[in-house]
Amino acid sequence: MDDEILRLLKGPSSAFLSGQEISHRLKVSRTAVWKRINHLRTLGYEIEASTRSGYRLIQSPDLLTPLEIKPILKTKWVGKKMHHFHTLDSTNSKAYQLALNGAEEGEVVIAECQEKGRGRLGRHWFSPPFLNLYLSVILRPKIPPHEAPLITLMAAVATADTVQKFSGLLPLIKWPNDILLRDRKLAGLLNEIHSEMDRIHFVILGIGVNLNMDEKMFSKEIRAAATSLKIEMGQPVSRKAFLQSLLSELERWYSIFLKEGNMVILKAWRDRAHIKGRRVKVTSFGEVIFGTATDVDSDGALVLETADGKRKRIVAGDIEYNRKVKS
Ligand code: BT5
Repeated sequence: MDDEILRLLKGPSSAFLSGQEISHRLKVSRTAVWKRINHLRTLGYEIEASTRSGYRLIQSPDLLTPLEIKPILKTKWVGKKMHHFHTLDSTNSKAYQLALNGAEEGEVVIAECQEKGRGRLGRHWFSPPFLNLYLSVILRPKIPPHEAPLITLMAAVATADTVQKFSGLLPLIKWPNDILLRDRKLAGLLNEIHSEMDRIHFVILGIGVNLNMDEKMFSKEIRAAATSLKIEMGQPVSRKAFLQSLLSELERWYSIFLKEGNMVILKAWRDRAHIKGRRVKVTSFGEVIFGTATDVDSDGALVLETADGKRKRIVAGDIEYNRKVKS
């Protein structure tokens, strides 16, 4: 009923709606309406009440709750079921638990704040409250486990396209999963897979995007290497609108992946990464390797040519770009 009351209060005119009108339209008692209005207030909705005129919505909270997001969603199935939390240790951990308990494809976990936001290889993702986006999407693709890295590439493409459509700025994907603006990290992806030998049970697509952080909010260690859309665009951005757009892009690219296959995703990824020919320093399992990137293959591995002309595949690790690009 909260959804329906909000839909009425957010209706075309911002005028008062009488309690009687609401109770008539929703076929419930006026006391029930009054109780729900009070409940909405506890969720952060500012609602004016007048004995003569009824109720009027003054302001909605800047929260990513299903009540706020569902009315603006343009997807068919991603995010139709949303689990929203003020604080979680990690949205990926929560989504993993939900998926183990049978949550369906497209269910989304969102937190306003993460206490133990996770990066890759046990690293930390800085996740302060109410500023950014921390979400995890549950997918159940019918593909063999060795194709799972393509889901990571697909999600990077969808995130990069959202940033571009939303801001007009041109992001760059950095292997394996960073989204950069001006060479600074705007977003990171952490995908986790639960599978057996020949079958994926589910993939948890974890995405963190810095939206409204100011430079001074980043810790000293990452300040020079991180950015937010607010910093890049010079103005605060709507978290709700960005989330709506991101879920649409994820649904679009995932269906392209399922219908058209690996090569389309690889091409889209390569077009947004411009990695071919770049001199890179790779750190992988404690080893440091220098070389020239030649490609990313369909397993999501980085393909390098080392100084002695050898070809090397890197399945996991981090890269730094050297300034010079091989002609
Ligand atoms: C990542 O790891 O980039 C994956 C980040 C995924 C975060 C999302 S949020 C929703 C979901 N739930 C989770 O628990 N995680 C996912 P990696 O490539 O390992 O990068 C981590 C490194 O990025 C850290 O060691 C820092 O140097 C840097 N870093 C940490 N927080 C950052 C931030 N907010 N913005 C930019 N850089 C950050």
